[in-house]
Amino acid sequence: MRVSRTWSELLGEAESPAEAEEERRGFFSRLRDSLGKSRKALVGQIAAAAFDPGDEQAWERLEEALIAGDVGVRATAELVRRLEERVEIIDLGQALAEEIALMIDRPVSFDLSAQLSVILVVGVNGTGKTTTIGKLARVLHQHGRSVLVAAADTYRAAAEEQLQIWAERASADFVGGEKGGDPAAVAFDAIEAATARGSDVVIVDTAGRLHTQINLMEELVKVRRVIAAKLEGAPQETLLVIDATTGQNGLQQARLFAEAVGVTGVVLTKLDGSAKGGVAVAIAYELDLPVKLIGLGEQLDDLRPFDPGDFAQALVRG
Ligand SMILES: Nc1nc2c(ncn2[C@@H]2O[C@H](COP(=O)(O)OP(=O)(O)OP(=O)(O)O)[C@@H](O)[C@H]2O)c(=O)[nH]1
Ligand SMILES: [Mg+2]
Repeated sequence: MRVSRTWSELLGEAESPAEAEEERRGFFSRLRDSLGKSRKALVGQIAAAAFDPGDEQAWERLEEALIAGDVGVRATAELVRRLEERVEIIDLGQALAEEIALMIDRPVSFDLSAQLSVILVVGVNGTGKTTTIGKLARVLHQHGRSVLVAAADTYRAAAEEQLQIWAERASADFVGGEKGGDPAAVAFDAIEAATARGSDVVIVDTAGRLHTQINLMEELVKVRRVIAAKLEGAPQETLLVIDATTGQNGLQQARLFAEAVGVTGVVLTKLDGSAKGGVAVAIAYELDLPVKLIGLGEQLDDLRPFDPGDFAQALVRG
């Protein structure tokens, strides 16, 4: 099984073997350390006893463990179905990790090939949007892209300041707006400024909102519409940031944001806490949405490409 996806791979670039090895080393153990609750739930279950496929209760215990780990009812049913189809299961943990990896693997790339690409970042309050933008801007800068970040979160004055600080750390340009102003206008201005400067990527930060707040979701639809009208093919990426510690609610967030603004990928943050990463399986399987990035902390280099094989191993085998 492959180990870890690298940034170069995600961005469709050639990578040096040394760079790849450097990125891989240490990542897996860190991810394992991060997947707190889910890991214990699944591993505890699997380690409890040798798995006997003829034992009805063993299957029930496995189902319960998967659901407790936020894998979701439908994805759990599908996993169990796939495992039941296997002729024999010598190592349940290994079999489960393989099936999870297959189930959540999606072709993942960041399409930033346009002359100017726009990444729209959306999500519920406090999930880590602004932090993720800072980290992502930094990675893109390191990979030779000139980045401009746009503070289309006009609700809080502090939001703009926060993004501006991240922009400085990431060597990105910054465009803000007036407090209480129209977020779509900020996105518009940012694309105009980026075009004038010859930037490669615009990343648009938006205010946090609940997926159930209809007016605020409408506002987001407008931001997206204005971006699309201003620049053909944009936004190339619409990333939904989900806090992994929210568990199953993440699935509902993903469903409603995807319906409203056409999410192209999920960023699963806070996997360094006692996060329940199993929701990634539910999102990928039920909504056919790729998880593209994971957040493993609050620092600038704590963002990583999501790798299904690694993730499944860490989730199941601990
Ligand atoms: N441990 C940990 N903390 C994170 C991670 N990502 C973000 N945070 C923290 O989560 C908190 C909220 O992050 P923000 O980036 O401000 O979240 P936001 O989605 O922009 O919030 P709003 O704009 O208010 O909706 C901050 O304290 C971040 O440092 C992560 O991967 N791990
Ligand atoms: Mg924010």
